[in-house]
Amino acid sequence: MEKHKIWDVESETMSRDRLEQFQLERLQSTLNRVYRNVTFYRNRLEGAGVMPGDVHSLEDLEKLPFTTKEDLRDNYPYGMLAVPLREVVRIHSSTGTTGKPTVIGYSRNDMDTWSELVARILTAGGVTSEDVVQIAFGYGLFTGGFGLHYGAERIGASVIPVSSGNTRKQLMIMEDYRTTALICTPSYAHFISEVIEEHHIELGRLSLKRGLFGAEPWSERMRVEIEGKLGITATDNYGLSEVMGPGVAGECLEKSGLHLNEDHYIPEIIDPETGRVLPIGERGELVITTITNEAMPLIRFRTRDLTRLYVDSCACGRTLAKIEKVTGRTDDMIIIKGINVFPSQVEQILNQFEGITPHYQIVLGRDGALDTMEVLVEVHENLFFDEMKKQRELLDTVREALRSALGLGVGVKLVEPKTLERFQGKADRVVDNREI
Ligand code: DLL
Repeated sequence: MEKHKIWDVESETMSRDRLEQFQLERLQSTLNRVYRNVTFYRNRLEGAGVMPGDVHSLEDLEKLPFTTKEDLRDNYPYGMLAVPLREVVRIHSSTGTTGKPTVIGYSRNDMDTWSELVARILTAGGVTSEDVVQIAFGYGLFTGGFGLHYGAERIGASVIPVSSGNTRKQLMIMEDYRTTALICTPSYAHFISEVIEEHHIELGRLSLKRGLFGAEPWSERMRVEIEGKLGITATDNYGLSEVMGPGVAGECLEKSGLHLNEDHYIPEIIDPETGRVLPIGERGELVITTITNEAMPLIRFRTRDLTRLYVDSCACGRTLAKIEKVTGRTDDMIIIKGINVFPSQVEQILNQFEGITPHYQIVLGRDGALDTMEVLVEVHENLFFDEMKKQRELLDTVREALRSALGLGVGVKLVEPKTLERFQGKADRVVDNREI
C-alpha cells in the first residue's frame, strides 16, 4: 500500500481533547454570530428558549433546534446569510424538495477553508503535487467541479477542468495528458471503465493510478469493479452543498470509513424519527453544525443521510472521527448521475400540463453503470385516443420541461388511463431497479 500522507498534520492529528476544546470555542462564536446576524436563527433560538450563552459544553449542542433544507428554502435566496452580500464571493445552489432551490453563499475565507478541506481529502486519497488530476464532475451551480478543482490546485497538482460528459474526449485527454487521478461520480467512473473495455484500450496506454469518487452512494462491489477495470485505487468522499460541498469527509487509503473534518463541522447522529441523539457507533441520520463557515453557518443541519459515526485509531494517523459509507437517506430524494431529484419536483412540472392525470411513476435503472430515469405519465382518456401528433408534442414538451428543471435528460412515456398503481397509504412513486 502507498504511504499515508496528511495535508494538515496539526489539525488532522490533534488530540481529541484539544479538538473538543476547539469545537466548543468555535461553536460558541458561531452561535453568537448567527444570533446577531441571521433573523431566522435569532427567532429559532429565542423560540427554543436557548441563548448562545447557554452553551457551555459540546453536550449542550443537543439543546439547540435543528435546521432543515426546508428552512433554507423558506429563506430563499439570501435569508440565511450571516454576512452582507458584498462579502459573498461565490454562490452555488442545490435542488430543493419543491420549487425553489437552496442557495449557498461563500465568503473569501470560506473559499480558502473549502480549498484546504478538499486538499485534505485529496491528500488522504493519495493525490500529491505530482498528479495530473482530471476533474470530470460538472462545473456550475453543482459544487463538485469547482470544489474539487480549487482543492487540487491548492495541493499543486496539474488540474484538467474537463467537466462531465463527452467520454471519448475524456479518454483522449486521459491518455494524451497522462492523467494520474480521476475525479467524478462512481457511476461515471464505472461507465468510463466500460468504454475503455469496449474500445479495447489497453490500460498500459493510460497513466491512471487513483480515483476519488463521491456525490452519490456506491457499494464495495462497485469499488472492486472500478479498481479492477481501471487498475487504480479508488476512495470515497462525501459532502453536501448546504454545508459547503465536497470536503466534508473522505476516505484515507485504509478505506475503512470517511474521516470527517471535525475541526470545521461537528457531526451528530440522531434517530430520524425522534430527533434524539444516538450513542456513538449507532446508525442514524447525520446532523452537521458548521463551526467555521462565515457566510452561511448552519446549526444542526439535518443531512437526511444515514450512517454511523466512530472514532478509532486509524493506521493513517488521523484522529478525526469517521463516518461509514453513506448508503441511504431518510427522505425520498433520489440521486441520478450525482444530481439530486425529488419526486415532488417531477410532480410539480407534470402538473403544469393539460391532458395529464396526477398519476405518474419514476423508474430508475442502469444502463451499464450509468443511472437512467424514465417517467411514466398517465394521460386522460380523450388525449390518449386523440391524434398521434398531439401526443408526440406533449411528450416532447414534457421531456424538455423535465430536462431543463432537473438538469438531467430523462425518458418520458405516456401510458393509458388507469394503468399505473394506485396507493391506499403513502404513495410510493419511485421504482428503483438499480442495485448499489
Ligand atoms: O454531492 C457534494 C459533493 C460533490 C460531494 C462531489 C462529493 C463529491 P449535493 O449535490 O448537495 O452535494 O448532494 C449532497 O449527495 O446529502 C448525499 O445524499 C449524497 N452524497 C454526496 N456524497 C456522497 C457519498 C454533493 N460519497 C447529497 N456517498 C448528500 C453517498 C453521497 N452519498
